[in-house]
Amino acid sequence: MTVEGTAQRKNARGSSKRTTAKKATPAKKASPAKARNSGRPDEAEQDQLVQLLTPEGKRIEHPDYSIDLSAEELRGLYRDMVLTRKFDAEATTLQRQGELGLWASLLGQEAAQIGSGRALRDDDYVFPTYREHGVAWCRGVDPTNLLGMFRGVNHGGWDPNSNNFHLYTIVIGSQTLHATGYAMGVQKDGADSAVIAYFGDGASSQGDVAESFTFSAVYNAPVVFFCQNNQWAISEPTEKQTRVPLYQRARGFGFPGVRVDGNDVLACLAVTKAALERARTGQGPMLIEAFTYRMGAHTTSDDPTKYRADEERVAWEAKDPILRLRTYLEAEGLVDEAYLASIDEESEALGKRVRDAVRAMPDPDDMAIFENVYADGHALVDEERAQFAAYQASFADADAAAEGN
Ligand SMILES: Cc1ncc(C[n+]2csc(CCOP(=O)(O)OP(=O)(O)O)c2C)c(N)n1
Ligand SMILES: [Mg+2]
Repeated sequence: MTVEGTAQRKNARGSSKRTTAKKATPAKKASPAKARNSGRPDEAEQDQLVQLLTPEGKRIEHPDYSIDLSAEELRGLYRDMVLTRKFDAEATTLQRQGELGLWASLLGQEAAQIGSGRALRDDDYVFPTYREHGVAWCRGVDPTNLLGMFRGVNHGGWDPNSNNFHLYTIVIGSQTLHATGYAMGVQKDGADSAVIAYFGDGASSQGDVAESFTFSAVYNAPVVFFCQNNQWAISEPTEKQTRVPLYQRARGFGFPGVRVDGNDVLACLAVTKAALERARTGQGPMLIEAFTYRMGAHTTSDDPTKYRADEERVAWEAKDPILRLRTYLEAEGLVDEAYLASIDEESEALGKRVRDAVRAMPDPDDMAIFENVYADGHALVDEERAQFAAYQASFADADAAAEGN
């Protein structure tokens, strides 16, 4: 298994050369939350947003969250985001060419995923939705393995325990319960690992999410809830999910919530690290709302031009997570033309590898769908298997008859 992400992570950790935030300017001190009736932040609430890198690529400080990364680590975050975006674009194209049945793009959410993904330790456990391709990358899951389910040739594509990265979950919000149960188990084992559950703004309306908040709070489970508020749940805007900013929900359950600029990879890394540390040290759950934007369609089956104005997307392009880190790296002299060219080259090679791997994926055996449904077999599954076998055989008869004529 080729694991570019893991190799990079190891390099980044091994490095000791550090850059300082010498050009940092102080951010405004957080002001008390203000009640409002929409999920979108107004100007006052923007002060609540944890940010370490402005959309203009300027490094700022925050009173509660800080980060000090080496030049190599900063370049690593850039590389992760560029390669993840490339992989995602390639998958979207493969769907358009009929090689995948469906694809859920992460376009625009690279910083939320790479920042939080790089905050994790190898022994932490991740419960993703279906859009966490960047987190999968950070965990060292081979990107080509993410495509099997979307091509319809398998039910998952990787062993969750190899990378502590659970299979993608389509049933909205259900993975927050799995994560909570898993975290309660970690706690009973006396381990100091943490668990992270990814979910969306739309999922926040699910009963499963409320139940997992209650259980994790009451049992003080070591779980971090990472909500990527990309402002849309297919065609439903966040206003239809909540009357308060999502991060404030945590308070009612008895644990802290924080809103982070989801397009700022440094802030996402710093806040997630802090939340994981709280969980590890027995301080219980925390909710992170990464305020970001879904730049593309919900999936390749969706057409967002039917329900949202293009100006909104255009406005968010100015907050592009990759561009702002690149601007910062260039201004600080941490990257040069040769480095950027090498990333482009690596990106092209990844694209080719993904295309080749998808086209080479063998079709599954027709009858494989009946396997692994029940450990000891089941009468109904046996009946359905026999029915399907007869149905398939009927084509063979027809083909034979056609050949005979
Ligand atoms: C329990 C359940 N209800 C409905 C759906 C259909 N569905 C698929 S994605 C989605 C929207 C999810 O939005 P959000 O949680 O914001 O995540 P995003 O897709 O924006 O990342 C819905 C309603 C589902 N998969 N599962
Ligand atoms: Mg959403």
